[in-house]
Amino acid sequence: MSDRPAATREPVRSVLVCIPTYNERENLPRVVHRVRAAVPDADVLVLDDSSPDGTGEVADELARADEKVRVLHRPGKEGLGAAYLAGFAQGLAEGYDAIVEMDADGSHQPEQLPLLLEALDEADLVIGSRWVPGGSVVNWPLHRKALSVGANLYTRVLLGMGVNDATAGFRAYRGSALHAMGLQDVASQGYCFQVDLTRRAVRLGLRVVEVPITFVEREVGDSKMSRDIMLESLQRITGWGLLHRAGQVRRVARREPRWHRL
Ligand SMILES: Nc1nc2c(ncn2[C@@H]2O[C@H](COP(=O)(O)OP(=O)(O)OP(=O)(O)O)[C@@H](O)[C@H]2O)c(=O)[nH]1
Ligand SMILES: [Mg+2]
Repeated sequence: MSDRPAATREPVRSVLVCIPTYNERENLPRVVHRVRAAVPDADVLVLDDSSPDGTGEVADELARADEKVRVLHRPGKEGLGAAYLAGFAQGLAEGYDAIVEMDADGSHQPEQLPLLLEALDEADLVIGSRWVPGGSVVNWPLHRKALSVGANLYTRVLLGMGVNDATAGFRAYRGSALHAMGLQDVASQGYCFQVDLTRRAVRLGLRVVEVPITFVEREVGDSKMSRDIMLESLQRITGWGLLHRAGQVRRVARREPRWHRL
C-alpha cells in the first residue's frame, strides 16, 4: 500500500451510500433509517434488481418519504458487482466526493460508517475490516468464519497485498479513486468484486486503510451466497494471483540476467 501524502487529498464533502438489494424487504427500511440517523448529510441510493419480494416498492416508499433516499431499479438479478457498478457510475456522474458500499442485511453497522468516513480523510479506500485487531464477527458459524479467513489468506498469499479483509463489503471510496480505477472492464460479480477493486486500488498505489468493524450475521432473509459465487472467486483470484506472480518473476529475471543461465 502506498503512502501518498495526505495533503494531496481534498476534503470529503458529499457522500453517496450505495445499498444493493435482492429480496431484502424486511431489512431495508431498518438499515436505511439507521444510515440516515448515523450520517444525516449522506445521500442513499438503493440498487434493486427487481426483487421478487417487492423490495423495490419498499425502497420507493422510503424514497417518497425522504428526499435523501433514491432508488435505482434494475431490470433483473445480475449480481452484486453489476449493481454496484451502476451505483458508482451514477454517483461519479453526480460528482460525489465519496461513495460507500454497504449491505442491506444488517451485517454492516451504519453507526460505524462515520469511522470509515473519518479515515477517508487520509485515504483513497477505507475497508471496514473483520480481520484486523478490534474487528469482529457476531453470530457466524465456524464454517463461515473459516471460509472468510481462508479466502483472505489465499488472496493475500497469491496477490501479495497487505490487506487483511480484501473480501469485505463495507467500504468507502473517494470518487477520485473510483475514477482512476477504470471500472469499465470489471466483470467480477460476487466476493471477488471486492477483491478486484482492492487489487486495482493497490496496483495504482492508492492509499488503502482498514478500519476494524463489527460484522453481524443477518437475522432476517436469505443469504445470496452460492457455490457459483465461491467458484467465480476461486477462479478469478487464482488467475490474478498467477498473473501477479508471473509478473514478479519477469521483473526479477529482467533485473538479474544471470537467471537465464541457471
Ligand atoms: N442488486 C443486487 N443486490 C444483491 C445481489 N446479490 C446480493 N445482493 C445484495 O448484496 C448484499 C449482500 O448479499 P448477501 O446475500 O447478504 O450476501 P453476503 O453478505 O455476501 O453473504 P452472507 O454473509 O451469507 O450474508 C445484500 O444487501 C443483498 O441483498 C444481486 O444480484 N443484485
Ligand atoms: Mg450478508
